[in-house]
Amino acid sequence: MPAILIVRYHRAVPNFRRAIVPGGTFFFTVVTQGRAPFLCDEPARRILRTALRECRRRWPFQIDAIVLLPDHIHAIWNLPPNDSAYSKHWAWIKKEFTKAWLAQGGAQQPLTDGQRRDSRRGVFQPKFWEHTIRNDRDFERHVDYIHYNPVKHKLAKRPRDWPYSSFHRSVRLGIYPLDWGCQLNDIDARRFSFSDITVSARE
Ligand code: NI
Repeated sequence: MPAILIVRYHRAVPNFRRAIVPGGTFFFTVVTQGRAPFLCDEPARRILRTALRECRRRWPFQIDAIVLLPDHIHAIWNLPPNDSAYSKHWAWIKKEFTKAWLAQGGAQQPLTDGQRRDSRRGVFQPKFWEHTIRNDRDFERHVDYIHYNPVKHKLAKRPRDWPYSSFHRSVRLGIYPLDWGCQLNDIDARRFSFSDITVSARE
């Protein structure tokens, strides 16, 4: 059993408590083909839920935070020490999602010539964006970024108003107050601009 260290941050809000475990923690962005805005609809949410569950049954990992937007997903995964194959896992999730989505009559988006040659399907973009979490502060910033994302994209006025994220789970766990990110002062505005968040593309 790996030793688990619980870290409690000495900061008013949010109150992060994180189990530091061996293995990598990664932030991902996965985008739909042509930025088609279908991910928050049923049955897309059901299909994605099933694909994620089945993926984690095969290759167990932890989802530390996740947000579903109409045309993309941000997520933080914590993989066990013997597993760094997140590219394969995302490819598997996209493949399973695409199969189920097309089977129930879900739409495809136009493909580029290159994509057609590779027998791609027009549901998700083949590449995704990844950032390796470096430390606790970096983790905290990316979790905040995920939970504030619906406001950033102007889909919700407050993080609490967006149902498709792990924000409400985090509130239940006491990590955030329910009104987190609702009323920003000048100092907050800088913090919530997230100019420090950078990611790189992976295929
Ligand atoms: Ni986003």
